[in-house]
Amino acid sequence: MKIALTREISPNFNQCELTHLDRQPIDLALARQQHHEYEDALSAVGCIVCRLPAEAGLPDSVFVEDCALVVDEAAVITRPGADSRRAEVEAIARVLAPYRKLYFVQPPGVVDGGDILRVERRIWIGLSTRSNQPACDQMRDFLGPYGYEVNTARLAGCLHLKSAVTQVAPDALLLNPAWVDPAALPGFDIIEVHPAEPSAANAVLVGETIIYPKAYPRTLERLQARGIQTVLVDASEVAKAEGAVTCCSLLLNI
Ligand code: CIR
Repeated sequence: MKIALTREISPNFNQCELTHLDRQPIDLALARQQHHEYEDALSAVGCIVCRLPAEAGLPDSVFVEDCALVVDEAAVITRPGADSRRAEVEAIARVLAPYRKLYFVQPPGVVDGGDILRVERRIWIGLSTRSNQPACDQMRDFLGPYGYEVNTARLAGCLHLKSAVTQVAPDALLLNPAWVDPAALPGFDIIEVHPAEPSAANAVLVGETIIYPKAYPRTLERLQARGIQTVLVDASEVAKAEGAVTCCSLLLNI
């Protein structure tokens, strides 16, 4: 069984961090409706959704992915790269504690979960404005003993590694080659996003199905041509906060 941990949208979501986008008003009611539909999609693919309450003082706290890396043997609680987001991890650590042995990234390490791509026992950490080498080294110390290999990947032009690449099938990655070099991720079939849809590389894989934004029809055609099953969601409001579909949940096997 799989739990999908989510968190209600903060009433102050409009004060979210922005790096690459200009601020546009987020419609909070629509954002909440879309988030509930996203949770329905997680349930439809077999997850038990566990929703944490909203945090008014933490505008970006819906993006729970950034707070932890969960593997079957342990969980690493991150130290998010943006100061405004550091306190988000407290509630996530409390929820994960009964399920996993916890490790905590320490200063000077910083890392957002959005920069961590894991495929089985291989982990890549994007060196970004939010994530640094000391955090990668700590991650290797924490997870190496469980048999995980921790690598780094360079990215350019986007916020997080998983803005540029995510897993969409056991042996396939969906990737924007303008933002990450596919040579950094050897041994996979690479499906490139359509060039007109640079932000289309973020998908949540659960079992054999991906949860995927409706906004990228041309990349969707490429995924469907590969026989990848999709459940589509509208993620327009989280996209205004530089979020996408992976960021809004943390998945753990129980
Ligand atoms: C931030 O800048 O931190 C948020 N506004 C967006 C974080 C999105 N998280 C993710 O892609 N994992």
